Amino acid sequence: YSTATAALEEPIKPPVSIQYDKLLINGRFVDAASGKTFPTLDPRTGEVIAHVAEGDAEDINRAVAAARKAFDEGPWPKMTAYERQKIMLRFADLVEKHNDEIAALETWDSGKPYEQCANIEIPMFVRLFRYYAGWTDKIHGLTIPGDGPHHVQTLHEPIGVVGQIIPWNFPLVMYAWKVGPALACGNTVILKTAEQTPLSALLVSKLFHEAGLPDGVLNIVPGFGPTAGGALCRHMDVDKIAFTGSTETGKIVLELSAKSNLKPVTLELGGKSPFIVCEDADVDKAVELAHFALFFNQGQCCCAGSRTFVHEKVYDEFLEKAKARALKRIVGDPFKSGIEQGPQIDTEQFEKILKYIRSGQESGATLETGGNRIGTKGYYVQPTVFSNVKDDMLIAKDEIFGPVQTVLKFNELDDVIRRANNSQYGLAAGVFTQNLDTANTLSRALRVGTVWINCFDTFDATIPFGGYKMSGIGREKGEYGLKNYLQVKAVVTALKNPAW
Ligand code: TXE
Repeated sequence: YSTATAALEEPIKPPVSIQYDKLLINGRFVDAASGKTFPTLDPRTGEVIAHVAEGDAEDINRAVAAARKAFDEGPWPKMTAYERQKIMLRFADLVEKHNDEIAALETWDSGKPYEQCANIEIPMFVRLFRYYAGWTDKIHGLTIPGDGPHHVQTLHEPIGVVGQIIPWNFPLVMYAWKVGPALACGNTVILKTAEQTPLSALLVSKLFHEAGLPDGVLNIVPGFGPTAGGALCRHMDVDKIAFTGSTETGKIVLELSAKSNLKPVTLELGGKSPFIVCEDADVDKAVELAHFALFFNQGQCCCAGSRTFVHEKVYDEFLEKAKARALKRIVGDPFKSGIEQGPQIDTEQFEKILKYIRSGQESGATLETGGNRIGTKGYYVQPTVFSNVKDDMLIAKDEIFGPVQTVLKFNELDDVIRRANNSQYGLAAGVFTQNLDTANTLSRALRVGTVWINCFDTFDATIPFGGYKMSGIGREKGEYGLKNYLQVKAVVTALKNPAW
């Protein structure tokens, strides 16, 4: 196996050290109330990188109290929008300045290729903060004609204290999608990071305070889901929850939020997104894009194009080339230049993926390439391609969240629409065609939150993202993303002289 050796080499020493490993509450790094810590691991080796303070219910109480005070007493929501904007812009500048250091820390903690962190994810983070900084002084209500002798207006106000829970697959990008719009609208935040990737959020939040963020506005609580995450969802003094993660956990988050104080919840959950290669497709380009759609970020994307539907006329050629492309994929130490794929995040995800590969083989799909781990240490998985996949196989229905491409054959457009929509999920879809009618038909017929036509994973700060069905509730990014963090207040004033 051509790429196996890369993973067997001695891991490259990360060019960065850990400076921040505690909870960030009220502008200070503090130990957990319990004194407990948890290890965060290097996915290349499974070895401990650092022991991080483990927040739980008591720490969530402290963080909520700090955020509540910062919201109720200010200055954040009471500052001028322009002041908030300047702090957010200074923060974006600082992150840009520390790009390489942050990228190295992120690679170490998450196993993502360093070049992906440094050249894609951190620039995306910076762009997102600049975008939402731009919104701070453009958030305003309306003047509305009423029936009455009344002057009617709306005020768009921050919702209050916001709890945010993020996963490990894009720790910094998820931070930006959540914290950016929440703070732009004048809210205060408690962010619970994923237990696998607590480090980068602590480092950038330190920079945020250097940029002038007042104490208590942004509190970071690393810890586990059922303890710290659950406490945040249940908290009576939290006004809103935003969550990204699995559909299963999303249901728990919604339930805890409803059972406590009925706080509104936005959810960005799992997916099983179709990538549809039509008969008129340029096969070489379709292969490359379908490969990217599935394998990007070790296959750990909620919107991964994980059901590759290929028209029967181009199926054989596509399959041969898709297999060759997967074989050529460069897997290895994510700190090495030119690496396309690093290790999976942790042993649970690694085992889950290998289990789905076995399930694919047992259910009669054809394993074209891959199928095993690489090396004996860390969580490297061979780029894997299955053909002859049937819709009712588990590998075609469940979110595998790994480098496993499943290729399915179709013949009629109506047929592929029905099959693509036959999923509990509805996050995204890719369509590869030259035909305008086909593109229009598919983009309207697919019940998903994003349709990418002849592109995939285009994540501009301006474009809304979110799911239909069990892929979630609400939209993040763009102007739509502001709605999650605002209340609308109607102010109706009786007019003394209705003639004017
Ligand atoms: O997710 P969880 P996991 C999918 C993907 C993956 C699977 C499991 O298929 O294989 O989910 O991953 C916090 N109350 N996605 O176990 O549990 C948790 O601490 C409150 C898709 O990592 O959803 C973490 O911060 N919070 C996804 C966050 O939820 C709780 C990205 C996500 O963890 C909690 C990640 C609880 N009871 C996984 N339990 C996407 N949409 O991109 C856990 N958490």
